Parts: sequence; structure tokens; C-alpha cells
Amino acid sequence: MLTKLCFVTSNTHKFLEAGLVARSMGIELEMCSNLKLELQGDNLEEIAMKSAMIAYTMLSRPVLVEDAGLFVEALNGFPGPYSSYVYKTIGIRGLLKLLEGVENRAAYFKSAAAIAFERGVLLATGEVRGTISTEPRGDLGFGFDPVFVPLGETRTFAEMTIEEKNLRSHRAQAVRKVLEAYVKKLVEPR
Ligand code: ITT
Repeated sequence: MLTKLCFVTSNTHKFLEAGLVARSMGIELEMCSNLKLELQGDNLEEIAMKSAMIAYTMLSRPVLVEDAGLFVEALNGFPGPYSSYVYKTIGIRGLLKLLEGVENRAAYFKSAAAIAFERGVLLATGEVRGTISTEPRGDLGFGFDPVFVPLGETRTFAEMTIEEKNLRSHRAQAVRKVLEAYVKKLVEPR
């Protein structure tokens, strides 16, 4: 029987990426987009865990929450946990402008995924290192995907299918790890 789990997000792309990972593990994710959590803070792990606990209390059912950000080395980790706001305000063009003439293009995406359920909260993280391209390429994915080239690749995330992005992404790693821990807990005797 498929285990069902509510993924609290308003982002369809995140849902599709995580959904594919979950499905390969026999778990069906349901998109719970009617709950707006929007917690702010400078620590992805803390945001994910707190949001999951709040969502679990409000919905009274097991929930998955995932929080991610892009950390650019030459900008001392900016925009990091504020990626959503930065994407909505200055966007990709603004980021590229900040990096104009900058040689060090190293950056990484980080994801923190938390599941809150009857027996507590589980947390896992994932990271993917890469570089910021000098111009946007590709129209798949979302957010900063058109300018992020994972290490060992020439294509940006926006030039990859979801399956290809999932082989490398921060989100796929974090979601897989937290779901593995969840499945283990479900079969464990209390
Ligand atoms: P929810 O909070 O509703 O889940 P969100 O879009 O706000 O959706 P996050 O807070 O996790 O998602 O992500 C913050 C931003 O970081 C996101 O809006 C993107 O701009 C960027 N981002 C995160 N993961 C990304 C990815 O895999 N590819 C491209 N950009 C990403």
C-alpha cells in the first residue's frame, strides 16, 4: 500500500521534484498549498523544522516541509535563506549584475527537509555545488535554475529534465534522506 504524505508548499516545481523522489520510494505526496507558512530566519534547518511542527499542529496529519536557498561564495553566502525574496525583487538579472566582473562564480544550493508526525520531527539536508553562469540558459525548472551549473556539468539546471536535476539536486538528496528516516520510523516498534 502506498503511504501518503502532505507536502506543504506553494511551489509546483518543488512538489513535482520531491514527488518523483517519493514515488520511487513507494510514497505518494499530496500538495498542501492552502497553508502559508512563510517563516523567515537565517537558518534553513530551523525554518524547515519549525514550519513542519506548525503545519503538523494545524493539519493534524504527517507533513513534509522543505526549505532551500542559493548560497553564492563571492557574496558571502547571499542570498541564502532569503533566496525567495531576492528572486522576487532583483531576480536573476540582479544576481548576475552583482557578479559582473567577479571571477569566483562558485555557489551551492542547500535544502533542508523536515517531516513532523506523531512521533516527533525528522530532518535531513542536501547540497549541490556548482557555479553561476554569466547568462541565463534553459527554460525548465524554476527560480535560479537558469544560472546554476552543477559541478561536472556544462548545462544549467534549467536545461535538465526533472529526472536529470533530481540525480544531482539538493532537494532530491534531502527529501530522499528524510523519507528514508520516516519509513524506518514507521516500521520501528514503538
Ligand atoms: P515554498 O516555501 O512555498 O515551499 P518557495 O518557492 O518559497 O516555496 P523555498 O523557500 O524553498 O521555496 O526557496 C526559496 C527560493 O530559492 C526559491 O523561490 C528559488 O528562487 C530558490 N530556489 C530554491 N531551490 C531552488 C532550485 O532547486 N532551483 C532554483 N531555485 C531554487
